[in-house]
Amino acid sequence: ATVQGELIKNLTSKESVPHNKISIVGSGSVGMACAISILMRGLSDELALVDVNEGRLKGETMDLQHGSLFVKMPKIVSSKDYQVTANSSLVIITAGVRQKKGETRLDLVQRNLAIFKLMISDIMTHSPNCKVIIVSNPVDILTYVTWKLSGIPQTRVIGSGCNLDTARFRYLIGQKLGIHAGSCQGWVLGEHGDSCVPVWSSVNVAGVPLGDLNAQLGTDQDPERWKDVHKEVVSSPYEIIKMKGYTSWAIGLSVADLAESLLRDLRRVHPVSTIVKGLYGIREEVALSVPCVLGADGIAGLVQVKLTPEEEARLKKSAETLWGILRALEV
Ligand code: 6V0
Repeated sequence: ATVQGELIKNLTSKESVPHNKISIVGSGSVGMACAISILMRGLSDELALVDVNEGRLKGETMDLQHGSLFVKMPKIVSSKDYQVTANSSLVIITAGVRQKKGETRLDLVQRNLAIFKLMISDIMTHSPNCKVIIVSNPVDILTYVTWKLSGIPQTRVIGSGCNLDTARFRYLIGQKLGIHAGSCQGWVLGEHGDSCVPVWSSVNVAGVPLGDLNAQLGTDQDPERWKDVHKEVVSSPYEIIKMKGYTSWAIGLSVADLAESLLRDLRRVHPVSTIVKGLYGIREEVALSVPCVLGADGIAGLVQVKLTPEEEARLKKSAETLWGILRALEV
C-alpha cells in the first residue's frame, strides 16, 4: 500500500486528453516571455515546450513548474522530441537562429528555412488540426514559409506580424496624449519592422479622428511631429536590443493576447500577418499584416481598411520587397 493509494480512491482510470493545449517551440527569451504571459492568463490546460538546447529547456521547465502553486495550469511538460506537443490546439514558433556577423538577410532566411522544414513537419505530424502562430523573424517571410510547408489552410497560419508594432504605436500615442494605450485606436500594417505602415488616416480617440484636429498628422510638415511616433515604433526594438540584448516582455504579452482570441473564440480584430494576395492591389503571394478577426478556427475574416493612396502605395511596396526575398528562396 502506498500513501497515494490509501489517501485517494481513484474513480477514473484514463489519462485526460488536453482540450486547450499550447506548445511553444523555442525556449529562448521570447519563448519564455510567451510562456509566462500565457500561464498568468490561465489560457490552457497543458503547456509543452520544445528546444534543441536540452539543458536550457530543462532548467526553464523546472523553474516554471515550481511556480505551479501560483497559476492554474496543471501540466507543464517539455522535450526536444515533438511527441511532447501532441494534440496541441495552438503551436507558437519562436525558435530560430540569429544573424551571424557578415551574414546577409537572405542567408539568415535560408538557414531559418532549413530549420522550419524539419520543425513544421514534426509539428503537423503530432497536431494536424492545430493553429500556428509564427513569431520568429523575419516573421512575414516565415509565415509564408510555414503556410507552404504545412499544407494547412492559410486561416490556421498566423504571423504575429504588426501586432507588436501596433501595440508600441498605441502606447506612444497614449503617452503623447496622457491616456491609456487601449483608448487610442490606431493600426500599423504591412511588414513587421522597418517598412511597417502607420495608418494615420484612421487614428482616433473615442471616435474623434486626430487628423481632423491636425491636418498635417504624420507628415513632415506637422509642427507637432507626430511622425516621430512611428519612427520610434521602428527604432525602439533596436534600442532595446542595444541595451538588454533582446526584446521579450512586450512580444510575450502580445502573443498571449492573440492566443486568448484564438482559444476563447473571441473574434477580436488584431493586426497579424496573413496571405494578402488580391487585397490592396497586391498581386504577389506574400504574407503581410492586415486587421484579422481571430477565433477558434484561426483567421475567421479580414477587415478591409480604407487606406489613402499613399498608405496603399507603401503597403504595395512592402509586398514587392517581401516577394523579392521569397522568389529567391527555395521553399
Ligand atoms: P533566442 O533567445 O536565441 O531563442 C531561440 C531559441 O530557439 C533558442 O533557445 C534555441 O536553442 C532554439 N532553437 C534553435 N533552433 C531550434 C530548432 N531547430 N528547434 C527547436 N529550437 C531551436 O532568441 P529570442 O527568443 O530572443 O528570439 C526568438 C525569435 O523571435 C527571433 O527570431 C527574434 O527575431 C524573434 N522576435 C520576433 C518578434 C516579433 O514581433 N515577431 C519580436 C521579438 C523577437
